[in-house]
Amino acid sequence: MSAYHPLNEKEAIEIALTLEGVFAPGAKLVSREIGDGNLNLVFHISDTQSSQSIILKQALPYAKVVGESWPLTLDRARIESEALILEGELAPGLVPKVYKYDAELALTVMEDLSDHVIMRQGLISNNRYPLFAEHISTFLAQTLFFTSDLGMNQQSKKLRVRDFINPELCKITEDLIFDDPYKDAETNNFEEVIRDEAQALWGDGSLHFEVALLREKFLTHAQALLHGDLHTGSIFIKSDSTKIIDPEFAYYGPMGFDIGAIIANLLLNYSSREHWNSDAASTDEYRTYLLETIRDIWTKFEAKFRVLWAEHCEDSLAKSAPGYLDDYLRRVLQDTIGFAGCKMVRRIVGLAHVADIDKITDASTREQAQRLALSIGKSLIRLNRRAASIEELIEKAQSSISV
Ligand code: SR1
Ligand code: MG
Repeated sequence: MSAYHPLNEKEAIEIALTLEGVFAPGAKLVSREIGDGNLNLVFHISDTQSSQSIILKQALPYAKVVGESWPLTLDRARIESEALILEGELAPGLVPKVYKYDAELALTVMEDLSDHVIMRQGLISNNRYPLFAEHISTFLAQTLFFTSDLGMNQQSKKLRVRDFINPELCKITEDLIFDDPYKDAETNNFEEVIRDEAQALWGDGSLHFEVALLREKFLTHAQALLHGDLHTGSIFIKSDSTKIIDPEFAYYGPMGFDIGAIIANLLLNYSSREHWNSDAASTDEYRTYLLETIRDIWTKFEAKFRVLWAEHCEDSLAKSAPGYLDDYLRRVLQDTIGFAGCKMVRRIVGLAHVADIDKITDASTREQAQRLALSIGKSLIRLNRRAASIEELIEKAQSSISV
């Protein structure tokens, strides 16, 4: 295959047939482009005669969600495949297997997860995932601890920071999450009916102060290798299995950014539940399930992180300093809460939204859900530096409903 160009379905099949040990020689393959994300092409390739199937993911040289006017580095495919391989070593079974990476075509060949569903869709369909908190807390504790200065050789960590320098993808986050929602930016995308909320955001100096501090942390705090875009659309799930995909935004940043991302997306689903106001009991029940999941994610993450620290901490001064670990985890919790708030606000006012809320068909319930998400998001941003417990986040989510 020649130098980089976006593949079509026929070419995707040709490439699949060249992969060693995947399909039988002469296999009859079918290919479907199934990418519904913002950035890439995704081909599902399957053998019509066996159950064998794979995914070919190709980066486009621009952001698909906007078009060719927004160029984007192909190096993100390298970042994604290297991050997936590393995450697979640190958190076995929690990411798809990578079969091949082709730098020239910016192409990653990986395990097909079609027997799972995208978690965002699963939540929208009212499904519950009792093992999710267990799985995601393991993923977070393992990947964040063992890529940080606590869990790996500090010289090697600096080299790894270099390998995951990801300026273009970070710039997307810096603009879309930490800047545009707080001014009248062209990229913003909100419904006219909530213009009052957007304008309030643009003029809220004390909120800007908190967001600027969180933005500074995102820009400067190379604490651990992050997934970088850990929303419920980046998770494939079924009752007994969780697979985290799409780490193309991976870079060295503050741990709380990943933990906050997943919590924010559960809270966006929580906010969307205005949709089922007609059945208040089941709305309340599902919201309770979401809040329990959030509590479990933090509690299990903290417990696992403490065990990793006790068994593997490489920083001897930190290890012997009284109170250091408690202080470290308090700061991670505060960051988690602040970043969760920012991630909620951006999904209502900024460029890229979430189906949980956008797909609500009734305009007034959709508006209510948007206002609720903004209210929770802003209250988390204001809370972040004062928080001492995950219960405070949960209390903000609960009290925003009764306002
Ligand atoms: C231009 S990309 C928009 C968003 O999609 C990705 O999933 C990230 O969340 C990014 O901010
Ligand atoms: Mg993605």
